[in-house]
Amino acid sequence: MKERLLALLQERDFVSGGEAARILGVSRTAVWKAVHRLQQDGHAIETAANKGYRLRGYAPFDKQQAASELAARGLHAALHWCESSPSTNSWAMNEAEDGAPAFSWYVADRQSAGRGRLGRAWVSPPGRNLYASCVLRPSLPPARASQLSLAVAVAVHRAVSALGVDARIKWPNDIHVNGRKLAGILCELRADPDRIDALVAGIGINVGMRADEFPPDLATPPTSLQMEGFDPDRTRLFVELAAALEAVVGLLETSGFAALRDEWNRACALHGKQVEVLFGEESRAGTVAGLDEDGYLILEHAGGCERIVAGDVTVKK
Ligand code: BT5
Repeated sequence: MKERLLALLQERDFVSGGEAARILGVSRTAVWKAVHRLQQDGHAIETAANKGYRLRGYAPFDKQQAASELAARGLHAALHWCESSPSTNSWAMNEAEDGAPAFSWYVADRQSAGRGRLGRAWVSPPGRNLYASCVLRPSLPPARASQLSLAVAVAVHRAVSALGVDARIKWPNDIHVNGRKLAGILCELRADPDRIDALVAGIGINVGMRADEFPPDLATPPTSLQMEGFDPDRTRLFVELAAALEAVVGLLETSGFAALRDEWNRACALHGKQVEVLFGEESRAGTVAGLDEDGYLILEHAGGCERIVAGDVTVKK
């Protein structure tokens, strides 16, 4: 009943209690209770006098259309979808351990314990955003895993650019629009000493979120495609992302990071900026001079030029 009501709300703008009761063949009280349960699950359902219920900020995701577009584009990608997962990265890693092939995608409508980097949380309410994790099995040594995560950022940049969004990569792999975070990436590695067994690329893109739906305590207010004036269409975004990821991973394997470096540098939000980089217990201030051919951040400071593989960046000016 809860699922059927959700499906109805996803199809329609407003549905009155009476209309929903008639369509679903239940009482109005049963509809009201189901609305309450959906709200408890995190669905933003609003009520308007004389109009009824509406699912707020719903961003469409048509699984069948996505799967058929992947096939039509000749991609290897296979889509696995569920309503709710603790974290699509954990789901994908479990499947990778059980032998899931490269470009298996695990996508959830919501995450109950979405993860950011370094134990941080990723806000993942239902129906609004893309939470997607992809199993990659590149023929690369583990030492080049950080290049892979930079390549994932290039893929996300390509996907949102295909929708017309003017985005920037913030090193190492955040995607920003107008200085606000649109997407984050969490890469997790399973490797033998000499080869990558699987890398799970977890991508969270804010699609239909509105400003007042983000928790107020986030460091800088994030943004979403909808907030930037774009269609909150998760289907198209996902297909563009799957296509871009296969293309960049292929390039990295055949031609090395050098093949992606110019694109990364063009898309980088930090070029020429004065920043402070935190890595482990250390921090360094300097000016960003782009990425070198191995994917290290080049930081210029009084002591000379330094190459940094990963860290957290704060822009000073
Ligand atoms: C990231 O971490 O940016 C990586 C986020 C990866 C999320 C995806 S969703 C699919 C897959 N499954 C998972 O469980 N994770 C991946 P980090 O750089 O640590 O940024 C986390 C910080 O961003 C938080 O501490 C908040 O300040 C902020 N934040 C949390 N949720 C956000 C959201 N939805 N949009 C923008 N910023 C958010």
